[in-house]
This record gives sequence, structure tokens and C-alpha cells, in this order.
Amino acid sequence: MSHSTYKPEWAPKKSDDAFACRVMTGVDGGHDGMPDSKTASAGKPAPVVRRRILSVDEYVQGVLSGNRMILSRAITLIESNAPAHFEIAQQVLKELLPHTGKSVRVGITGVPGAGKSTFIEALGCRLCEQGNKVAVLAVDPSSTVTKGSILGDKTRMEILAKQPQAFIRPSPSSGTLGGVTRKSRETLLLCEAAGFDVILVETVGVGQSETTVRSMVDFFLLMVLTGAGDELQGMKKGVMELADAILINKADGDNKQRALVARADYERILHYLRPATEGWATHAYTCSSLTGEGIADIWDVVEKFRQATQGSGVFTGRRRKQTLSWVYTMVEEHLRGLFFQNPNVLALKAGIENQVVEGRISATMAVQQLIRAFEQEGGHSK
Ligand SMILES: Nc1nc2c(ncn2[C@@H]2O[C@H](COP(=O)(O)OP(=O)(O)O)[C@@H](O)[C@H]2O)c(=O)[nH]1
Ligand SMILES: [Mg+2]
Repeated sequence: MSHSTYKPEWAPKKSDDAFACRVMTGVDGGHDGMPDSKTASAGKPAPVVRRRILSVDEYVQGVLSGNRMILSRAITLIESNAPAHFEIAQQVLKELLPHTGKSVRVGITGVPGAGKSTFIEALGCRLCEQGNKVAVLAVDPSSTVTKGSILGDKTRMEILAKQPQAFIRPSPSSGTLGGVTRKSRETLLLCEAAGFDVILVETVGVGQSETTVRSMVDFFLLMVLTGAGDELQGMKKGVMELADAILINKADGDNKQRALVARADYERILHYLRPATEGWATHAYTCSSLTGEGIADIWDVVEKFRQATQGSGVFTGRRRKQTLSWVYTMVEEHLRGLFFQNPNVLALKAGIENQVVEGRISATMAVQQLIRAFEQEGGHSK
């Protein structure tokens, strides 16, 4: 074996040096094109090396064997907006689907600064120690605007990122909310096929990210803080109704007593809310990601939830509903796109809008005219 490359473990046993897939070992310097690099290429920009697209089978075998580099590349493929990549990505996904579904999917939401990333790091490390394989995904529909996504968090998950059994992936960026949702859901499936048995999904953006993440996980955890005074009143009831547990974080030091009081307050409110999951009572808990207190207990809650809902069939039922509603969400998004890009619709839209706001035609009539325009010859590309 050459010392600059090595054969990945999933490569066919009989493959010789001509087998295309090899893993390069790292280089000391000069690979980044920076002037202070040590090697001969210093000062010159590094040549752009275009990586060959792997075959569907190479992706599939790589992911199934738990090869992290191939998993990352498969996710990049899923996230690509290029039509050619889309086809291959969907084929890879189809082959991997029978190997998905065996994890527990946990969503974690809460305002920025609540301590989600710190909690995920503490919990993730713990789960790894217990022999689990943990994948952490971030979902940020607003990343379409800010791009940067969970950059700040990456430093906070430093310890978890070093664990060989952990895999951390920032939010995809995309033109649409539907795009981020599809990419995140498919990434989750790839991680499952790669053998990750715990998937932790952090919501990063605000607003729509909560319902987006709720629609792709089994257990939904709402992380809250104390000490913000009237935060209970400000808390959206809607978000509390999505949660399978409410976790009051930073229950340490001076804050511990306040956290216990807050817990009682939340319990009182929960009493009047409809539970998010049939047959499961949502409760409030306290924890500190700093001291580790309460982290094991909250995971016990997740385990109990899994046992209860798997026993009652609610677990599987929810996943089926989630998949179907995902299908129709994508259909709706596609149809909406067709409608608003339709040349007939575009031609008449402004005029019809004027008439309806000036009260000359009814809203229903405006709809009829727009739909008729949409259904007319010349509007469809087919
Ligand atoms: N005292 C205390 N501070 C915490 C705890 N968890 C997180 N923090 C701090 O809260 C801040 C925000 O945490 P972060 O995990 O980035 O929050 P996120 O925006 O919800 O992901 C950081 O400065 C953390 O160090 C905790 O349990 N106790
Ligand atoms: Mg965070």
C-alpha cells in the first residue's frame, strides 16, 4: 500500500491499485494556497481539483458501512441544487430507504441563547459514552438569508465533534423553506442508514423552524429559561402544545431555585393544554448542561416515551403521517410554483388584483379568473 493513500474498508476485497476510491492522508502544508505554506507551491494558488462523482453503488455501500467521508459527500449531493445531482441523490436515497427508520429522532427548540447547543453537546457525549452513535443536525430556514448557520455553535460542540461516534452537520442553505425541509429530512435518513441510532435536531432559526422540526421528529423538546420575568405570558401557547417535554435549562447556582419555581409554573399551564402526543403527558423538567444535573433524567423521559408510543402504535403512526404530509407539502409547493410562474396568470394578475381591491369583482370571482387563466392553453409548459 502506498503511504499517501489508503484503501477504505468498504472497497471490494479483490480491488487492486486501479480501484478508483482511495482515501488521501492529510498533507502538512501548501494545500490551502496560503502564502506562508511550507511546500513548493507556496504563494501560488492551489490547483482546483474536481472530485469525481461517485457511482450510486459507491455512495450506498459507503454510507451503509458508516464511512463518514462518503456520508458527508452523500449529504452534499442531497443538498445540491443541480438537476444532475438530484437524480443520483434520489437513486442513492431509494437504495438506502430500507435501512432507515431505526433511530430515535429528537427535536430541540428554544430561543437563541436558551442553551440548546450546550445541552446537545452534554447529552450527545453522554450517549456516545453509552455506545450510541449520535448525529446532530441543525435546521435553520432563515439560513437562506444569513448563510452562516450554526457557525457559532460549532465551537461549542467541540468536544462532541471529536467523538468518533458523533456526526455534526450544519443546516443546509436553500432558496425556499421547502428546500431546507427536504434536505434536512433526507439528511436525517442518510444518517440513519449510516447506523446513527440517535438523531438530535436543533432548531436554529425562529418562527417556522419549530413546526418544520416537529414534523420530522418523534420527540420534541422545548428548552426554556427562567428569570426573564413575564416570559410565561410571552411564550407562545402554540409552541408549548408541540412539545413532549419542557426543559428549564441553566438550573445551576443562583438560578436553581428559580428554575424549580418555573417548573411548577409550567406544570400548571401544561395542565390546561392539549398534549402533543396521544397517550403521553407532557411535563416540565429542570437541568443544567453546565453541571450535567438532570441530563440523564431527561434521556430517561425520552426512553419512556419511546417505549410507551412504540407499544401503543402511536410512534409508527406518527412517522407514517409525517411522511405522507411531507409528500403533500412538496406537491403543494410544486403546484404553487407552477401557478405563480404561469405566463397567463402573470399577464392577468395585476389587473385582477386591482379590480378585487377596488371592489369591482369579488374575491371568489378573482380566483375563478386566475384559475381559468392558469388552465388555459399556452400557460403550461407541457
Ligand atoms: N449557567 C449555565 N449556562 C449555560 C447552560 N447551558 C448553556 N449555557 C450558556 O448559555 C449560552 C448560550 O448557549 P447555547 O448553547 O449557545 O444556546 P443556543 O443558542 O440555544 O444553542 C452560552 O454562553 C452557554 O455557555 C447551563 O446549563 N448553565
Ligand atoms: Mg445553538
